[in-house]
Amino acid sequence: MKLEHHHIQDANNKALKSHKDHFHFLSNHLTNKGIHVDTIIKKLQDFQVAIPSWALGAGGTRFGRFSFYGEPSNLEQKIQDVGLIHALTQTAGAVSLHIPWDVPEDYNAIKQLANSLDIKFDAVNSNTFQDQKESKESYKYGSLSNTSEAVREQAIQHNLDVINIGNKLGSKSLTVWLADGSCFPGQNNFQTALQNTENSLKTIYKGLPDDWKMLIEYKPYEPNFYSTVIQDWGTSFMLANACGEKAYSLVDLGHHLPNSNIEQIVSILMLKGKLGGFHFNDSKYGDDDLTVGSIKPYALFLIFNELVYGMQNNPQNPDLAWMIDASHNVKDPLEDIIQSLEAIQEAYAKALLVDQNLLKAAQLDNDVVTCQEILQDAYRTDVRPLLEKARLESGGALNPINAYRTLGVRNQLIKERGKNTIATGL
Ligand code: LRH
Ligand code: MN
Ligand code: MN
Repeated sequence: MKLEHHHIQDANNKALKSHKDHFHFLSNHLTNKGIHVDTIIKKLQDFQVAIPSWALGAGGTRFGRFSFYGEPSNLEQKIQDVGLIHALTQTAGAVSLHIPWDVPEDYNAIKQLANSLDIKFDAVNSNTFQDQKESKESYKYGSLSNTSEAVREQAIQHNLDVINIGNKLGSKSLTVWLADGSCFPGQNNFQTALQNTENSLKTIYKGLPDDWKMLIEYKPYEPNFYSTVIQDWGTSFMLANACGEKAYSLVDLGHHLPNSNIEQIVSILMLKGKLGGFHFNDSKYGDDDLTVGSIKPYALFLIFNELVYGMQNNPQNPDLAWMIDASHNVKDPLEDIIQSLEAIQEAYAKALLVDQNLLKAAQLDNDVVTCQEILQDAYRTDVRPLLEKARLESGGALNPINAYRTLGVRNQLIKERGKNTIATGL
């Protein structure tokens, strides 16, 4: 199924009057405050987030997986699904592939399909957290950190293969996330595990094309429950520095211990020019991979406030690879991603409203109350008409979830693909 522009226009017609009223009101209000509404809209339009190929089917837990009808069962169908989301939201202009779950069979055909849907290939993700059928060595006790050289070599070679696959598609970065760690005290020598990881990453780094980045993701626990080798941003930062200037840290919102100050982590990494990528999701307890903004929307806004500050003030930090890393059991996966994209754009728009000059002046005055007022005034502004306007101008839907439903997208996918579909991935 492909959504044509006139389908979306039809869906927009009913909501157009109400959108215009709301936009007019907000735009007047913001303009009176000296805010350039057009600049914000342009920034929202330019902000594109990659959809991971594993989030398009219903996710599972270790206790079970409940399938969702009409899921994509191959890479082509996954890209078609990203195309549907992008047509509606105009925000999902990229896909992030997980290798070996989604190795293209026909590179040209896949590239053409993505191109026809205006979708780019963002970071490619390696996978050394599962054993593959044909592999000689097992990752049961770690991959890049393993005490066995043969295992490390296999994991290094896999990452080099992933770079090669990404290169053929036009990707420009490799994301490395390791499940390596230990489940019990004494199981691992912390220093040996870190040293092995550093050496392995350096070997992979040598195989990185000049215009590529290596993004090193950290996570404090799971699947290992006593220690993880790359447990936190400090370890990731250290490894990125050890590898070289093309290596960066990647922040996944779910990969922090409860109450961590993620906005401060983001801010410091950008100051040091070492924040390379971002995985969006939300959580209540651990790495829950819930819909972005569904649990802690104010925290998301504070993180975006630092991202915006960094994008405006830290030229030493490169453009970031943005990706949604959320997937679960109980929602239509496409609706879930649409909700995540909306939450991301909303937090971004609110952060763009913060008057950085006023905030700086209040900080210099130690006027704590005004500092808080400035942030909360931006956060409390209902920016949805700005998001609607940005989408409308780009040919997207005023209300993507409504359009998805009124256009009967899921039913159409079920008709085309059948009911008993299983997506590869998590
Ligand atoms: C690990 C992770 C990582 C993986 C993805 C499937 O928890 O966040 O980014 O690639 O989930
Ligand atoms: Mn992640
Ligand atoms: Mn995760």
